[in-house]
Formats: sequence, structure tokens, C-alpha cells
Amino acid sequence: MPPLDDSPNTFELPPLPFAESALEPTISARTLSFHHGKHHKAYVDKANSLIKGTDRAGKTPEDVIRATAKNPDESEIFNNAAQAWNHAFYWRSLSPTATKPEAALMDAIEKTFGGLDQLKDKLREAGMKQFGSGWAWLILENGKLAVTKTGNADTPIAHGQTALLAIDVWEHAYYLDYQNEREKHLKTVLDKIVNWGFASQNFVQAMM
Ligand code: MN3
Repeated sequence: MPPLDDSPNTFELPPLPFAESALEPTISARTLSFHHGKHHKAYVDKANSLIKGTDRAGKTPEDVIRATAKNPDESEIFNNAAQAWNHAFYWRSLSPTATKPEAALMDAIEKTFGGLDQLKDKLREAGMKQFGSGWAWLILENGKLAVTKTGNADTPIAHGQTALLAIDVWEHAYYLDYQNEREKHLKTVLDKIVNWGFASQNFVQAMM
């Protein structure tokens, strides 16, 4: 028998921060059930099984992501680790109740983009211009706000950036509810369920 490895898992599946039906009709309970319970869970389980017994175990999720990001031999670990982290961050980027950026973030949004509507347009454009699977992000880099997109599992953590907000544009995020209409999904998410309170907290922490 192999030695028993009872070291704690590096990656965990956090419970959704709201009920599965809480984002309806923007995102259905059916989509959230598959997205969290199947897709996110699979990334978490796979990342843990890939690093079990290796010197990557026992590191923080962020350390695993940064360490494997530039090593093609570890792309399978990177992809699953980054997706585990991205999804945990994504759930917190959504809110069943309307939110607004707090003063410090709002001030920076106005200075950088001209206003919240302009920022939403940029996030929608980033999500639309991401060819195939990936993510749209509001990030902080060198003390400045920016909108970026990443392909597949790629994540701001791998680029020395601080994520403030994530929007998943993989088809599994919207196909059951919107079929191929990614733009309609993005627009509805941006207008109705973005958690600007979470982005505000992340902004204040990163600026300290
Ligand atoms: Mn996803």
C-alpha cells in the first residue's frame, strides 16, 4: 500500500456565496448548478490530484499558479489551478442585489474610464474580443485600473496584476441561458449582477 497522504488539499470548492436561484433570471439555477457543482468542482479536484505528493502540495493556490504559469511541462496543473482560483473569484464578483462602487473605486473609475457606463462598455468589449474561452477582468496594475481579457485558464495572478472583478466568458457560463448570445449575457450581467462592493474591497486592499 502507498503511504497515506493526509496533507490538506491546496484547492477547495467554496460554497456559492448565494443560493443557486439567487441570480435568476440573469443566470439560471441550472447554469449555476452545473457551473459550480460540475465545472468548478472538476478543476478543484483535478488540481488537487495533480499536485498530491509533489513539492507543489502545501503551497498556497496563488503560489502554485505563479510557479506553474511559465512552465509548459506543468500546463495541466496551471490550467486546473488557475481555473479553480478564477471561479472562486468569479462567484464573489456576482451579487443577487444591486451594488455600486464605493467612493474610492468610483473616483478611480471616473478618472480612468470617464464613468461606470464607460467601464461596463470596456468590460463588455473585452469579453466579446476574447476569441473562444476565457475571461474579462477589471484589474489593478502598477496602481492603475485597467480592463483586460485572458484566454482559457489564464489569470491576472500569472501576470503580476491584482484582480478586482472577473467575468467568465466560457460558453459553459451562459450557453444554457443565452445559447450563442455572449454579448446579451455580458450586457445583462454587467447591468444587473456585478458585485461592485467586492471590487471596491479588492481595490482598497490593493491600494493599502
Ligand atoms: Mn467557468
